[in-house]
Amino acid sequence: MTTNTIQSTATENRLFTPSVNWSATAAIPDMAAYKALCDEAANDYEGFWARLARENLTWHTPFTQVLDESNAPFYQWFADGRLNASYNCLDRHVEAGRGDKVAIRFESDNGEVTLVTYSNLLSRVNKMANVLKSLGVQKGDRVMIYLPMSIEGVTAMQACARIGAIHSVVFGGFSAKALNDRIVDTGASLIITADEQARGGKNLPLKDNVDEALALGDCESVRHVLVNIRTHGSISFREGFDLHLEPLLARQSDQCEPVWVEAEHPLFILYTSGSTGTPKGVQHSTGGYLLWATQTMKWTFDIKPNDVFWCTADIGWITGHTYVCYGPLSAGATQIVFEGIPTYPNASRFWKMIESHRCSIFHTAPTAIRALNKSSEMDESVHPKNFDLSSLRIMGSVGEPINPEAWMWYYKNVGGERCPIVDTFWQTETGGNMIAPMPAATPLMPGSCTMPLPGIMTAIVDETGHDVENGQGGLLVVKRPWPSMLRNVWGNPQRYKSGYFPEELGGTYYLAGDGAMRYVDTTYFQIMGRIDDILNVSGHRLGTMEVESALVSHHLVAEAAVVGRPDDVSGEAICAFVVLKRTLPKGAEALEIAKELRNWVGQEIGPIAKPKDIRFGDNLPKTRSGKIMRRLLRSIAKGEEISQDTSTLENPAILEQLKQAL
Ligand code: 6R9
Repeated sequence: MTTNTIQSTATENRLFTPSVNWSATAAIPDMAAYKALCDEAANDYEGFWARLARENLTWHTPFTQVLDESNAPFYQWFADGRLNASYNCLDRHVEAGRGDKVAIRFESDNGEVTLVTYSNLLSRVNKMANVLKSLGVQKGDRVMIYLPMSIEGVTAMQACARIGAIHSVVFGGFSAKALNDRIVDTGASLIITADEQARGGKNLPLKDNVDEALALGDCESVRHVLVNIRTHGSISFREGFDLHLEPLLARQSDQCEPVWVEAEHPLFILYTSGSTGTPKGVQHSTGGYLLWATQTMKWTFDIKPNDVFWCTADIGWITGHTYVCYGPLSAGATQIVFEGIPTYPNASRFWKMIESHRCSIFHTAPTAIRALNKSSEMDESVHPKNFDLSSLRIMGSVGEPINPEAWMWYYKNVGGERCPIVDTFWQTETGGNMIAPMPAATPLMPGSCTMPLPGIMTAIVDETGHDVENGQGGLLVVKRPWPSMLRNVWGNPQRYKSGYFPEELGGTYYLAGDGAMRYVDTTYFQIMGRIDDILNVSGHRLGTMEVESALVSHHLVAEAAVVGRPDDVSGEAICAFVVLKRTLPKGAEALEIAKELRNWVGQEIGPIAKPKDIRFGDNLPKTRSGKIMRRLLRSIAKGEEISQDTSTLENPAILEQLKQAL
């Protein structure tokens, strides 16, 4: 942890206040309302959260306790209350007479649309929950979900929640090895998958990867694999162990009493990259998590009964958990769920879908915005101006810092200078939005996520935990526990405690792992990127260690160091410096080996982790004590002149060799 590399590059000072004609009905209509909520939280922290928890959620057993800090940093919220997440997402809307409202407007890769009402989704979830029960799944059991973006994906997550089983969704783009790691770590008893997934006109394997993951070993906990047929691709089937989902669903009743769980009962485990070691299983609670998923739909996205909400994130990521599976449904919204990719059949797919579904709230990632901006410059016909985007009223951005150029393009060309952009900063660990503009209230600044949500006590501190002045860079922390924070690292409380609540900062501040700065005049936050060895490629988190371990597990590789460098489209690109167990390859041979290593990393982790650049050297730049000097590698990867002091290097000559691109 070091703050001395965090320097502000911020020069932005443009403020935008789109005049929206819906501010009078907005959940937070103006800055006075925002400030009133912040004051309420500051004056009576527990009272504030208790009020929100009562207003947003339906409790089977009301809670009497709010925050329990007696075993900090293992905090508990609403601990004596009981509820069920799927009841809150489905039954309560049906019971209130909104069963015929469309919950999901599903659009498949090839453009077919299926509408699912709240009543219909509830019966699908109940049938799926009954299937899980018939296979012996009980409260607390872990269920892996390895499914594409689909109605079944959302249904499977909700079905687990209904019976108190803990789901762990693995992104369909992750490899068999990554899946195996997660099965072993969770001790899952069931895997729900599909034969294949359809993406961009291609069918990609899922069930084959499950077979391979199980063959990698240590998966004795798994009793069955449930397979949904999506493409009718050819797959192998182990009778009695592999089960077809559809005939099992057909046999089940569409009634299933929800299991009322304690507020602290784990709702799910989601793996994310850490700076060291293997990915960690971030464990979330039921009550606190669902409260914030629901409340942020109202505050950040100003969700209203007639909105058509669309978050483009995959359910394999936290954004897909909170703003596809749980938030929109708990808030009773209509949402679009999209199976495909933004560039198929061409790069106007998003705009075409906003037009045809009359989408009013659109939430996506900066990497998609940059890529679509680029495509529309190359091909006029895919430019958003060709589509009727007048239904839009709010647009979101998530996953990485949005650069002001991309922000301006999005604001002008997609939102017609009419729609506020909510740049939402948060993390897998935080469960929901932490810092973001309130769309009808907060003046917007391109590239800044502006101010924390009411009740979120963010601050910027130095390495000893003291507040830094505005205009100075420092460590982003949250000073008080909040309901939707992670509760643990699955099976590793020590990693939870030391990783997120470091003693150097006093042991109670949550350390986000990002550097940040507040502007002197506006006090807006600017996120300046990770302070640890985490890369952000197209909004996906990857540890440099993870990629390095994958590389060195290849038989040709002796040593590897991985760094990020800026990239126009993906934000950051992976650059790997590799020492082989053989003489330095040249020309075509070097290209061939680089290709093999890229594919290897793709197999070990997933295609998103494939290094964009690979450079070979006889060695890596090391200090005399043997530490790899990553800062030098970062400069080389960027193609910068090396200005750092290299006098402590054991082998300065190596730098020239590593500068040679393939
Ligand atoms: C929700 C999600 C978390 C990391 C986070 C930060 C980066 C996310 C951001 C942002 C700047 C934003 N990040 N949103 N940086 N502005 N609006 O992305 O979770 O996958 O866990 O990533 O992503 O570095 O620490 P996760």
